[in-house]
Amino acid sequence: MTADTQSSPSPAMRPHSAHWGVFSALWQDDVLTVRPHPGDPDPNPLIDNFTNALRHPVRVTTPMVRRGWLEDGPGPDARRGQDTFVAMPWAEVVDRLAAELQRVKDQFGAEAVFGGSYGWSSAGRFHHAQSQVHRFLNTSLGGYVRSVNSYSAGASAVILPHILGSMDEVARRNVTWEQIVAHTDVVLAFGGMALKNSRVASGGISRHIERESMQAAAARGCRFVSVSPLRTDFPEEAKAQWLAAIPGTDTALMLGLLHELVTHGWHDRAFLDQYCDGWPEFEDYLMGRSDGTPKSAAWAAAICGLSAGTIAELAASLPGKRVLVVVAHSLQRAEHGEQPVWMAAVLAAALGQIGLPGGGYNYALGTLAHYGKRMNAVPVAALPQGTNGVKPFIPVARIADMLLHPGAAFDYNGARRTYPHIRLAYWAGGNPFHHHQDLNRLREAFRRLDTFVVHEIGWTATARHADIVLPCTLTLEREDIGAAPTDPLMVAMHRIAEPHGLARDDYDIFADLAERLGTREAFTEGRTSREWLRHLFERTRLALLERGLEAPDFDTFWERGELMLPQQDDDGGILRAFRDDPASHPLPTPSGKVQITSPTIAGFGYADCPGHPAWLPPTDGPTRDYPLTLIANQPATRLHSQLDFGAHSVSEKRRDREVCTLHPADAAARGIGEGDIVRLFNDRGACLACASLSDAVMPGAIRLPTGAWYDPAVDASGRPFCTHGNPNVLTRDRGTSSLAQGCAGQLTAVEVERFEGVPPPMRAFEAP
Ligand SMILES: Nc1nc2c(c(=O)[nH]1)N[C@H]1C(S)=C(S)[C@@H](COP(=O)(O)OP(=O)(O)OC[C@H]3O[C@@H](n4cnc5c(=O)[nH]c(N)nc54)[C@H](O)[C@@H]3O)O[C@H]1N2
Ligand SMILES: Nc1nc2c(c(=O)[nH]1)N[C@H]1C(S)=C(S)[C@@H](COP(=O)(O)OP(=O)(O)OC[C@H]3O[C@@H](n4cnc5c(=O)[nH]c(N)nc54)[C@H](O)[C@@H]3O)O[C@H]1N2
Ligand SMILES: [Mo]
Repeated sequence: MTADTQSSPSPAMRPHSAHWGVFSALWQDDVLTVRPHPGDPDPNPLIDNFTNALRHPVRVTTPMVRRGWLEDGPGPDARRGQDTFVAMPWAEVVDRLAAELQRVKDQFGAEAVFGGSYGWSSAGRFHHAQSQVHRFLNTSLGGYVRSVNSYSAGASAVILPHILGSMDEVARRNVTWEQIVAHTDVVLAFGGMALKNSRVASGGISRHIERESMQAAAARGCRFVSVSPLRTDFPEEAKAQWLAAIPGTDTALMLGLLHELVTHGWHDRAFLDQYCDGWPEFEDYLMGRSDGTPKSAAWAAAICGLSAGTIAELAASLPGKRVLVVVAHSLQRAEHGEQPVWMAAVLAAALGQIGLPGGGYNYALGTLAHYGKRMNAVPVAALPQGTNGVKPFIPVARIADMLLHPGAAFDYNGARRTYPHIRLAYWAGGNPFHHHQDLNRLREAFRRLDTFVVHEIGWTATARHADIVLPCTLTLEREDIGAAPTDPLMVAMHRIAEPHGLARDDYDIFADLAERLGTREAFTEGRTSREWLRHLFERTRLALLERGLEAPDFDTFWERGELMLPQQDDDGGILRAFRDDPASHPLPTPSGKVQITSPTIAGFGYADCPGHPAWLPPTDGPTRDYPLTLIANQPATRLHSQLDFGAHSVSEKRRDREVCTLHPADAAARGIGEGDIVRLFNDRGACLACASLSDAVMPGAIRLPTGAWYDPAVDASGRPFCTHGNPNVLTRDRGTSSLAQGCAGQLTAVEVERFEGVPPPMRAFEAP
């Protein structure tokens, strides 16, 4: 970071905000200086990714159209991703795109347009690209095929409402860090609580309190237990005990723990009777009465790789303590990802802890800065999206299935649905060549489209696979309002620099397209961007006024640069209310109680998601050919793929590649040394990376984080591979189960070898 956090911001620095924190910035003489918010106790180094981003050569500077599309017209095309681009003036590209949107709508209807446009884009409330594209498609075409749920929480978002309540209730409005500091004896964290993750939140966060909270809790005597393949999933400050269980086996481990509790009679029968539905049936499974297999500590040990003694010891340390069970998002981003989410709720219920301050179950606490916080007491407006007239949708991670198999049937949450036939896909604010699995398959899928439109700030692989690439502004090049529902600081995001090249705001691009389609008024409501900011701010101002609080007008807010919002009491949410008074505050589940078994889910008849949590062995675990488990987790040096070319992200790469980390013993067995270029591969694909050796990775696992920009090349035998280190060339494109169909990209079986010869140049950060 360019300056220390103590001094007050100099007047020339202007406030801004990103998903990784609130900061101020100054663009002067082609140098960008950034400084974290002075009130932030643990600033996120990711803000340094901005310092070289504004005028980076990989920015998109002018509208571009793919040559094959221009010459041969719309239609499926195997050249997508390998073709050249032709620059085109704004007026002409907007004419052509409007005409193509009209053609697709007239010929096939709005149900042939995919506008899910999944992705995080930037932090401002108005220029949120996904909201912009949705509003445009709703107001100008009458709708679009949408996607539901997220890559973050695909399985949990569907299973949690069946068993406890909505994801927001269980993840966001539940146990706070304040409660943990004050009350918790044991935090049992499956997947750890990595600070790299919890310093990120959509909308931006002004105070990163996770580190100091863990430190304070540990100092009081709270014990953190990390079940995880990586020691680095907890910071030093937590003094966590590390239990390296085999990835993907957490459900078996939890069953083993619970079997110990029940065998010793340590489970809380009164809580299970009063607050839970379906324990007896589950207990039959746990104790092996229904299937002949007791889920004992010894049984679990053989699956998860921890010793039976370790499991028994951990179980014995829990009863009578204020225990908080936490499951990271990562566990459910895997085959059968619903099971650990459900099983952890059952474990917390059997400990009798659900609803107690600092105890029970808080799904995903520690994976994002939103969780463990108080909620704001006044709302922050978002751009209204209008009404979508198109009914078909997909679970978000079924994008390639949909494009490859129009008309095919799929299961989702108790219903059988059909994939629509998509002709045109419109993406703004997301990077499917970052977020999706099995990128070779995804490439094939995008080649089936008639037309693929992308708004981007840089030449991501998604932009390179598009037909029409429209350059949009980077957040620093426009004004916005920064705010998150879990952070009290609302930020006036000032413009730091002029737009690069011919880049325009997504909003202005859509307004012009709407003009051509005769829907400008419906899309803009006659407002400029600045007028929209005033309009959106009004909602917060009126809510402040209603509470009798200071309610500055927009101009005052803008000049001050920030506004502190009031927050709600730390009341424990629906789980506390349910515990305190189950009759008047039943859970929003069919029984009004914790569903230890779910007749609803049992009624769906899915073999891959039965009526109570169960150990379902993975079908894609390590094999003789691919004996290592790839952990494709979130990167520490950036948010997903955003600003992978940024100074901080690049500073942590080696030899131009993303770094993969493996245990010294696994490296030695393969003749791999520190700093070697290696090739990771399986039947689906291959990529290069630079090896780093560390005993902070358990044997049998290899970590290659997501986010390195996909840089395809072909080897001597014509097989494609990524020269840079994007793990999604290796991951499997299958839903978590028939219930949720969530993303299962976290774990994959691979092999790794030393790469012999001269590695090909890495070209992802050069414009095409
Ligand atoms: N294997 C594997 N895959 C994963 C995961 C994993 O753990 N393992 N994690 C998954 C998860 S949890 C997630 S949330 C997804 C994330 O996937 P994405 O959200 O798609 O990833 P981002 O890199 O944040 O993509 C945002 C894109 O928006 C662009 N952008 C930024 N600001 C603007 C703007 O103002 N306008 C426009 N038009 N564009 C803008 C950025 O340049 C970037 O390309 O990845 C998922 N993929
Ligand atoms: N710096 C940074 N922070 C981020 C993001 C980012 O891209 N960069 N993305 C944000 C987003 S959108 C989200 S959804 C969250 C995601 O939050 P998560 O999905 O929880 O984050 P990951 O880093 O993918 O995984 C956390 C850890 O889980 C462990 N793990 C993996 N598989 C298993 C398993 O089977 N069992 C156990 N016990 N542990 C396992 C891995 O060691 C991994 O480091 O992070 C957010 N925070
Ligand atoms: Mo996510």
